[in-house]
Amino acid sequence: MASSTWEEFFAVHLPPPDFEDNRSLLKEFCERHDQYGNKIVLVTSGGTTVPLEHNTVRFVDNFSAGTRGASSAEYFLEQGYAVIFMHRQKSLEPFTRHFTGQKLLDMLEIQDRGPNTSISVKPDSVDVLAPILLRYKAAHAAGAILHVSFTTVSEYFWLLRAACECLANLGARAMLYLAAAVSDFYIPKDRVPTHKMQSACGAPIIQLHLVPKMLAPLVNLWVPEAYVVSFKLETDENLLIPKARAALDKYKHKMVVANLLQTRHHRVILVSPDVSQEIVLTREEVHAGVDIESSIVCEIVRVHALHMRHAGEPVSPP
Ligand code: PAZ
Repeated sequence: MASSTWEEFFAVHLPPPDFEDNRSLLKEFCERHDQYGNKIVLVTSGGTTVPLEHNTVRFVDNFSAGTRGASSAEYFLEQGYAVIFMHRQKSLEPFTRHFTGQKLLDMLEIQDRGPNTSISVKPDSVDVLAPILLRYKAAHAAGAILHVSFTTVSEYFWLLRAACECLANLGARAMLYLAAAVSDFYIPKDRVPTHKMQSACGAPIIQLHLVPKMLAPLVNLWVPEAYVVSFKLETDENLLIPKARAALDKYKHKMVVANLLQTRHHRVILVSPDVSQEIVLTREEVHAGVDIESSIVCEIVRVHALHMRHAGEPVSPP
């Protein structure tokens, strides 16, 4: 399978049309929080697509609902971080993730009185809605969260690099929490047909190429002082820890959060160069709707504080 370097990837794949707007938003957000000495975490979330046609009808997708990223973003806000939430369009987002499907409509009641119709929250839903709404309003009023979105793997990389360029000034106060499920394979731009593939032409033969490993320039060049956490998803338990350790050895970043597809919402292993720490929710916790991200974020915030102290940064309380 062919592969290219990260430099070649950016040379061949042009930035998305909304790139400059997003870059300005990222720059403004990072400069504003940097001024106050705030910590910023970049949370990536959701899966990337690989289009099979330029006018895209079909694409290869990467599994991920965005639960991990959306939920973690809320806990980072709670811990006093400013959050860049970089997510796949239409995947789950912080706060609204609690009201997917018909949940929100089911919490409302309507008094149908013609022109004087009114809508209110059902009394027994106020306790559910109010705390989430309060946290949502507080985060937005404080300008503590910025949403930027991607769809394709190439859009993801353009945004990721732009965010890193803006975060570099924060040094050790920046954290990258790379929970998105990013495709390992793609089709180079010049091999993608312009129009919808036609079945009349026979079964297509599609050769996927290896995506360059962006963690290497990210750790070494783009944000060398930041606290970088990557995620490793496997389906075979035997591969999970060896592959997480291999990633740490290769890229020399700070932590890999290892998880299995089947158990990812109640078991993860935080793998760092010296230790591995398992976090497992009990059956009761799962039943009560406890988010495992609460514990993941809590532990990562603790080790990020040590990293900042080591780098000589003052550590502000949450
Ligand atoms: O988004 P989600 O909650 O459904 O899943 C989260 C996850 C499994 C995508 C994430 O925890 C993860 O492992 N991301 C990295 C995937 C990878 O190895 O590319």
